[in-house]
Amino acid sequence: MRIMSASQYDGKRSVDAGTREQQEAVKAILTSVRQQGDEALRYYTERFDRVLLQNFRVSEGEFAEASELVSPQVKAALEEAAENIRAFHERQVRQSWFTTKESGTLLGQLIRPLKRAGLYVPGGTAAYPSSVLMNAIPANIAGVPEVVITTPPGEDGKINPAILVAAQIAGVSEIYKVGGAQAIAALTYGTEQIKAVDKIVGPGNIFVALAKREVFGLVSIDMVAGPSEIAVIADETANPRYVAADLLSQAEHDPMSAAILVTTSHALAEQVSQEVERQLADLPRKSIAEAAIRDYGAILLVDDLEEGFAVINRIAPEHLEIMTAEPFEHLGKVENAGAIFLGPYSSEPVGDYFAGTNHVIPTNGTARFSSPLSVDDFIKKSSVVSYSKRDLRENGHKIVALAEQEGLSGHGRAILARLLDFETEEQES
Ligand code: HSO
Ligand code: ZN
Repeated sequence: MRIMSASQYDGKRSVDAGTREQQEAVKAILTSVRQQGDEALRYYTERFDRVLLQNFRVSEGEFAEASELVSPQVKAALEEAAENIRAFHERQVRQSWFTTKESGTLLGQLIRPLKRAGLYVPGGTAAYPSSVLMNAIPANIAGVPEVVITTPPGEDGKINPAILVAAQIAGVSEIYKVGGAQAIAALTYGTEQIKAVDKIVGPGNIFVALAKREVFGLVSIDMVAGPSEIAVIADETANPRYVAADLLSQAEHDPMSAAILVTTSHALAEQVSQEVERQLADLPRKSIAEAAIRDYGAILLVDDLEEGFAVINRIAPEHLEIMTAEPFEHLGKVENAGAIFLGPYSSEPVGDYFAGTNHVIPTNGTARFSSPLSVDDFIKKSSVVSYSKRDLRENGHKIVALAEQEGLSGHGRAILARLLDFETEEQES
């Protein structure tokens, strides 16, 4: 792994905007699903997934069959992970609130869940049951009554059994065998078999990402997540084997995954660099991880941890591990990071699978302004106003003045209609 001074690192990464052809293809798919519904879904599913389906919805029988195919250990681990994710996300639930003033006015904020959320689950080797839990559980806890999944079928018309098991554990029973941009179209516009949703969440390939960007505004979307990333900040006390293994854990996601070590210790830098090579040798996803480390990996040397955290804050990593003698002492220095892991036992995969925190986290520097997926993503707020007569009598003329300034006399008149009545009442009494 290349070792350099932090000042030499520019760390620019581009977001894949797709080629012209890909963008055009996505637009064509969206239009035909909007116009032809299930007929278009059938056409694209046959073309891209090589299977002709009459019914897209996964049947009860298929759920039962899937359950037989997943090992009891994996099922139990998924159940326990789900419990942890529930417990963590329950703490995020917001309450509606109301405040009253002496004048009799009441103001408040009403929290309501979205009615229907659609979760996209990628197919093939990127079909992660853990992601089903991470997306569906916050929606459940927010109180979303209808959570549905779309996912591409295999050529045999079936879905990865572990996905179905995870869905069951997360309480999702409405699953459709549709993938790609056509799935995003179905969730946005609705078809005969698939009802439109209010929000689409979940990762996907470039076609899914482009489609989500295209329909944004008609429906809400979560974020357009890029490849996973990890940054580790460490001093001489860190274990190089742990650091190297954690860097590789995210590098194996994607050839464009970034894995960065920021350290004050030259000795650690050398050791981690060697460890990465050693551990890469027999990693099953070696070719992916190797490309990621080569193109987006770096070990950055800094003079002290102050400088180290300044570098981290500039990178704004999706995942940050703090492996120093006293990790908690530095938590206050972190301004930009999606998820923060403290100490030698908080290896990043602990968060990917089990601790309970969400693994859908802003990538590519977007932790500067956004947050991990949470219950907040599945609620909306309504403002509530109950204005008192006393307040309107006292403040009405200020509102009229503001309306007149904007040239909106109709607004002013709505207020004046009341103020005039107040005057008449006063004269009568
Ligand atoms: N590290 C990925 C999530 C994931 N890892 C799923 C394993 N499975 C993005 O945070
Ligand atoms: Zn991961």
